[in-house]
Amino acid sequence: MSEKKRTLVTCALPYANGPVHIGHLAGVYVPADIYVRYLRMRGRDVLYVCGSDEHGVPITIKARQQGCSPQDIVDRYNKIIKDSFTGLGINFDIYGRTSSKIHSEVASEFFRKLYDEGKFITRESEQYYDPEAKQFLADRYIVGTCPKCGNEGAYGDQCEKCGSTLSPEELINPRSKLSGAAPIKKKTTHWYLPLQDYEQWLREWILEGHKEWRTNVYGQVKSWLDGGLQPRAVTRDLDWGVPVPVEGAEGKVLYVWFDAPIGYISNTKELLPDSWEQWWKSDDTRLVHFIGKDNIVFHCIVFPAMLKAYGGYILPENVPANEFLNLEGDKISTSRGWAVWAHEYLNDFPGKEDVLRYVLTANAPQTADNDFSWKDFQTRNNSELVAIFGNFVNRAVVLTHKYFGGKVPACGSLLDVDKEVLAEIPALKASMEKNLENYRFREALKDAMGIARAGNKYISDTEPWKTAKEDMERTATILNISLQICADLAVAFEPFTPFAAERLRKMLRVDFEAGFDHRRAGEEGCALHTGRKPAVGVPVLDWELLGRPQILPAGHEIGEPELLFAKIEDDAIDAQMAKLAAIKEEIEARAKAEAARQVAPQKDECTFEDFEKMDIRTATVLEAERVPKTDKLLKLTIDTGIDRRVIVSGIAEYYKPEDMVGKQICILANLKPRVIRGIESHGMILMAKQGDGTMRFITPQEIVSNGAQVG
Ligand code: B3M
Ligand code: ZN
Repeated sequence: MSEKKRTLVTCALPYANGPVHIGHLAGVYVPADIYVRYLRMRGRDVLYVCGSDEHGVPITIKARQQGCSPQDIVDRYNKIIKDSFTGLGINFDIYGRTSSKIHSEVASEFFRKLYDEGKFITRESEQYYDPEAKQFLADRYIVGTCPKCGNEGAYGDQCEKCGSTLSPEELINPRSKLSGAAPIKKKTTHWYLPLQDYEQWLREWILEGHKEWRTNVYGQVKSWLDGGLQPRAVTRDLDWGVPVPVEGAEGKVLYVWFDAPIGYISNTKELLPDSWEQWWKSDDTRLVHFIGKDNIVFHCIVFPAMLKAYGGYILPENVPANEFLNLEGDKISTSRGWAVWAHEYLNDFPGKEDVLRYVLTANAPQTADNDFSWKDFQTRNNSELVAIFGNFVNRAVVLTHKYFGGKVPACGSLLDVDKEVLAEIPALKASMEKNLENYRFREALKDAMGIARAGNKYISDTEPWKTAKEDMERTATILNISLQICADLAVAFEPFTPFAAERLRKMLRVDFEAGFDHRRAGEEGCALHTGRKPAVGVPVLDWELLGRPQILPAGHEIGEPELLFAKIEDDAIDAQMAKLAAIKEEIEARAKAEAARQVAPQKDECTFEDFEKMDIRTATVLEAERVPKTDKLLKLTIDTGIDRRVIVSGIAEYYKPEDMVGKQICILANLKPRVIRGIESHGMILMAKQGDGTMRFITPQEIVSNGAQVG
């Protein structure tokens, strides 16, 4: 980590068209929060910026579906998301909105400068247009049949059934989602950023200059650059977004991926109108973008090219993008509803904010996709947080009250076992620092947990409850050391489980130095730059003290024991599993209904004479039995009005023999007889075959005489 004065940490701006889920948290927000808390503890000046991404087509689609305005949608989700972050202890210095006035001004000015300086090119292209709604259609607004899998509800950019990426041109029978009309092609002009002009510069900056970036990030950038960059449209024909601020651009807005990253800048400006430039334009600032892997190209190629084109801005020092988190083995999906939502978690597990932070960090999808399961969640809570961390602290605090009236006892002479545990902590601290500074949060958490493990083992091995029977001096030393380790934990866990760290500090009656807080910058300050005065006469902990000897002085009075973590019982986990099972059932039912709706394309034309050749009639089933040793075949004896005959039909998958007896059906009577499994079949039962392959026989609405001709 460079020794620059300031660090600007940004988190991907969540789209305000749905709540955030554990995938978002694990990928972006929890790691960023750990990083920020850590840097602040080290006394680094950090600005922590996020906000809602409130533009883009999905928001307009959702609004249309729900019969409200896009503004209503973003207002609703902006609040839900913001509250979820606060609930999880993720406290940004600012959580802005891209629908704000200041954002519109900053984004417009950004576009305008590039426009005035000739940094864009324009291109005319043909785009789909809805002649009835009189509107150009974003790819998402066009639906049609997927050329790959036949799904009739594929979008102009993607088929959600088979996952193919599509362009509207590829759709069969495209229709507008707005009016249902067949879209026509119409000419339109847009502005493009000629990314290819920045290719060489990007190569040098990233491929040569940032070999230390994560391999997933570096690799994606390399493959984009090796594939050759193309001009990228920065405007769209749409009525929701930042209007393109030039004449002749009526009905056009900035493309959401052009305006959204500028949101980082406008949010900074909103918070710090007078000093925002030192965060964006000073070489003394390090910029770090926390994002998910689907945002890499925008943050490593497009946005940097925009900043370079504008001039004067700093570029990211690192972009520690994570891979994806799965849920119980399946891909998390907002549209399918397969997720654990942050706001629901907070509701279902009050007081357990840290558990989620802990589990998502322990399982962080740092280098490969990873899985979240409720079973693992329970195990990590019960056998790590409760059984190791919580248990150790509890024993140390309870025994101090029992033997020493709640006062830190004095440390006597040290035995090897004492020296060993005390030596472990500085080593774990150093490893944690290295891991945190290199964005290896999972490993850093292991180090922190290593301190708790060491403490827990130490107190088990030294058994102060036994030494207390004959040697109070030895007991004092053991508990002194144990309490020092508790204080170490109160520091070490602050980035990971801040609520528990705070509870622990309260238990130990210590204050804490956690660095500068920009949201409280105006408040009456103290010598330490937190904007608050530490309590007088109590030890003040900070990162540098972690692992140092005797950070809690002998004689210091600690507070009452309090459970740091509580066990999570099976019923809480069962309830979550039941919730997921219900979601899965719904997804499957939807998929089934969707599949059943699929209709096979019309067959080639036939003539009336062709049709006339077929003798279709009504008949009644007299007897039905399974054809032995087959799963699919029934042997039906039927009354056709002309005769009594046998037809073998492949309907046993859908009907039992007893379901068929007495039913009136339709048959093709003059089909050439065939021998099926040794039985001569005279005709065919007419069946309706649905999109999912299931079949139902055709029966007249009312009983008619057998042998009535159908035509
Ligand atoms: N809203 C995409 C996403 O949430 C987008 C990030 C914008 S960051 C400038 O995946
Ligand atoms: Zn498809």
